[in-house]
Amino acid sequence: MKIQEEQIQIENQKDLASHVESLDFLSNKLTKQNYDVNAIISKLADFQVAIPSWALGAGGTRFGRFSYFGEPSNLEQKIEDVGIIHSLTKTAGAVSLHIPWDVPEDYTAIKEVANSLDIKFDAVNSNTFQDQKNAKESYKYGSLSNVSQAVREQAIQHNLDVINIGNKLGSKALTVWLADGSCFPGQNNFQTAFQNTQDSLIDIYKGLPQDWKMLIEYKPYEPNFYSTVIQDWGASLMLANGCGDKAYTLVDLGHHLPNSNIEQIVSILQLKGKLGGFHFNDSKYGDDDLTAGSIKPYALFLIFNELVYGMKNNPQNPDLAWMIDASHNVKDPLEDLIQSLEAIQESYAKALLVDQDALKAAQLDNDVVKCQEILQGAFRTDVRPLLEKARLLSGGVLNPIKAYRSLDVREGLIRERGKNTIATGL
Ligand SMILES: [Mn+2]
Repeated sequence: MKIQEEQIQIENQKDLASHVESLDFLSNKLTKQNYDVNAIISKLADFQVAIPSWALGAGGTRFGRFSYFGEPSNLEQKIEDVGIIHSLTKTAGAVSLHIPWDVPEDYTAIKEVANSLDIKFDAVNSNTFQDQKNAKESYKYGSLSNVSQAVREQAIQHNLDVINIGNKLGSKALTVWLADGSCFPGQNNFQTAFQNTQDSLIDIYKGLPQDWKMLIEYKPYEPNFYSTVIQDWGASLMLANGCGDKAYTLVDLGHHLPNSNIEQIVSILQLKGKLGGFHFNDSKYGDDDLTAGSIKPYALFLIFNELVYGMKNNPQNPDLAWMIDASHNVKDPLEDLIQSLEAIQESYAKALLVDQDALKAAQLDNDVVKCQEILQGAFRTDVRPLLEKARLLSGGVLNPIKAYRSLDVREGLIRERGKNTIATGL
């Protein structure tokens, strides 16, 4: 299923008048405050977020999974789904593959599908958190950190295989997330587990092509409940530094203990030139994998405020790999991803409205009230007309969720694929 340009034009006609009216109002207001509205719109249009290949089917928990009709049953269909999201939003121009769930059978064919939909291949993700069929060694007690050299070697080889697959598709980064850790005190020697992980990562790093990055993701707990080898940004940063210049820390919003100051983490990593990737989601309790911005939109805005500051002031930090890493237990996955994209763009736009010079002046004056006024003034602005304009200029729709429903996308997918398909993934 592919959304045609004419369909997009018809959808946009419905909302054009009200869009023009609200954009005029906001543009006038912002222009009077000396903002360059067109520059903000063009930054929004350029901002692309990767969709992970495992997010296109119904999510689930260990208690169960409620299937969603018309799910993609192979990689080609998953990329087609990303294409649907991208054609509506024009902000999802990349897919992030999970190996081995999504190993291409025909590389040329997959690249052609992606190309025709204007989709690039972002970071590739390895999986050493579950045992694969016919695997010689088991990851039950860890992978890169395992006390067994044979297990570590298998996990290292898997990551090298993932790099090789990504290389054939044009990816430029490997994301490593380890489930390694322990469930009970005394089960692991912390130092041995950490050192084994460092040594294994160095072996993988040696296989990284010159123009690639290695992104090291951290997470405080789960699936292990007593200790996790890469539990926080400090551990990730130490490992990245131990590997070399092409290794970076990856921040996943859900991988923090409640109330962690993520914006501060993001800020310091950029200062050190070591923030490489970013996974969006939201949560109330832990790694809930909820829609970005659905629970704590102000926190997302504060994080974006630091990201915008870093993108402007930290040339030592590379361009970031942006990805949504969320689940959708009770929603149509495509609608959920569209809502996340909207929340991400909204936070980005609000952060672009923060007057950095005025904020700096207020900070130098220790004018705490003014500092808060500047941040909250930006946050309270309804920036949605700017997002609409960015989509309109890029050939997307003014209102993606409304268009998705009006075009009966899910019904079309069910007609094509039936009701019983199941997407590979968690
Ligand atoms: Mn993640």
